[in-house]
Amino acid sequence: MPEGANLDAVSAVPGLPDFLLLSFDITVKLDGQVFADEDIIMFGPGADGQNKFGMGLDLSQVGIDESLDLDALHIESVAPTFLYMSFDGSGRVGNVSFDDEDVLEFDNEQQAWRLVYDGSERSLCGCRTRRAAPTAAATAPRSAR
Ligand SMILES: [Ca+2]
Ligand SMILES: [Ca+2]
Ligand SMILES: [Ca+2]
Repeated sequence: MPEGANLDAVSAVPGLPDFLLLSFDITVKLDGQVFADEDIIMFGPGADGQNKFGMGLDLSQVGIDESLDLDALHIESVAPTFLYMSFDGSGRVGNVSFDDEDVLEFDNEQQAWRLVYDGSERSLCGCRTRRAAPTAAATAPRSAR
């Protein structure tokens, strides 16, 4: 890990157990590549089988202001790619305004951003369901005794 850098977001990748998505709190240089604090870095085996860092998603290329720092991340699915993210400050992407306590969903296929959790609302979860959202855990029958 680069000196002085802290990991501020990490997510396992569904279906790809050898890979992790990461973000750091400062700009870092890894494997000769520079990653900004808002970038999503992919860590996992390359073609030669060696683990390496690569660009997962350059968020400044999909509308996120470079002044922001990605500070929470979860990848819901790979194909199609749905990501949940939070940032360290307020901003606007497309027609979505957000604050640091909010969670945004990014649909990589549609290149679409959506506010899925407004942290300033009182409700525990302001999540809106998307399609048939995976609710297996919520609906699974409790273990019979
Ligand atoms: Ca930044
Ligand atoms: Ca970050
Ligand atoms: Ca945040």
